[in-house]
Amino acid sequence: MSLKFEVANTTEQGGRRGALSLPHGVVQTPVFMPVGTAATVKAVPQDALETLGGRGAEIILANTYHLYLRPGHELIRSLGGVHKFMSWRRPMLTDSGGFQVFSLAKLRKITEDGVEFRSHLDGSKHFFSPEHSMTVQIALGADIMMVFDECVETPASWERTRDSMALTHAWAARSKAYWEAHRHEVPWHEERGGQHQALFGIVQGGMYADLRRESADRLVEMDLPGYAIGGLAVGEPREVTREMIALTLEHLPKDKPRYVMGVGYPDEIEEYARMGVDMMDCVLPTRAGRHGLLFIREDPNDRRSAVVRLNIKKQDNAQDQRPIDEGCKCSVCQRYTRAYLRHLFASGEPLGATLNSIHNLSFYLETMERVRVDLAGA
Ligand code: PRF
Ligand code: ZN
Repeated sequence: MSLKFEVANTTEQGGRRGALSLPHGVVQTPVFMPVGTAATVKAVPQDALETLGGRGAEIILANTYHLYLRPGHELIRSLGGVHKFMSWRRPMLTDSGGFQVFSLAKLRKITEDGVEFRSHLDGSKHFFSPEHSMTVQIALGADIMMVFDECVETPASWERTRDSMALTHAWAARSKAYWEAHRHEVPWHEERGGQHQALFGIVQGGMYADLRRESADRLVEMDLPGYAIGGLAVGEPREVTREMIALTLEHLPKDKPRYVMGVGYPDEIEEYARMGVDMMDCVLPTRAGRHGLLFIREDPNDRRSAVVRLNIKKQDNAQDQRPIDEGCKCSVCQRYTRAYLRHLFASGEPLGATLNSIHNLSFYLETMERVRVDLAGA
């Protein structure tokens, strides 16, 4: 068995408390996945990831686009796959490169067959197709791979969104066919008792309810092990994001994991988890941390109070002996003062980025742990 998803409890609102079993371990859901784009969660060492917020990060994400460009998937394959390469023993997920090609690469040329683009690193020319994305993702060997998709820009017309969605569906079918024919090629296939990777579909359809419904229905017909909701949090108002998630969830099977890609603020991930989303990822906790923005609770003793942001670089932190968040149990809040963190940030010391990222990720994981306790019910 390469993926098993068990739902222990479902609330009236649709929120689910579950467990996702993968070749590299079990993930308690709903789960927040820290983003490790280039086989590193920026500034955070693997041993810190394993202990963050109590049980640590149970699954992290890496990016096909970045690892293909540097250091190259053939190199990573020859070193036994991305788990061995980065010494990460727990589950991983790779995004397909679709979204990153569209958001980072230059001079894209999209055809039915795939996307031609120039690297954001050195301008060199490359071509990604669904088959090529699968080749790279199989070489990397994450537990979960994503189909190669197109994420339409926002706003986009209904016709443009429909055409893009149709392309995503054709690419999903090609991704699935390639995965089925080549899944025994994953670097750890034999070592893990003949297990293989799971492939998730990605629902697109922009901000159009009818297209979202159609996209979910077409992908569900493909009978994949899990489904993501893509194309959201691309600049639309939050009410629209929520509405699109709610209506898409209604069209996805209840017995398979459901993943919203690239969200969000702490209160958003909490809200979506309570609606029935099982997996989420976002660069926000690490990116904000590197910029000196720290998530804390308005009332540190009430972990359900509003989320506020502390800007560590402000002068009023210079002599502040308190931790970032007095109610936070993370290793940074147990040991360091705001005054010290402000000094690190102001001096451009790399430890500042590390400690800020560890606190923010712990804050996210602590939030999800509380949601999981609530969803488990009485
Ligand atoms: N597709 C893929 N990755 C993604 C997205 C998407 O639509 C998004 C959208 N928020 C984030 N990451 N493949
Ligand atoms: Zn903390």
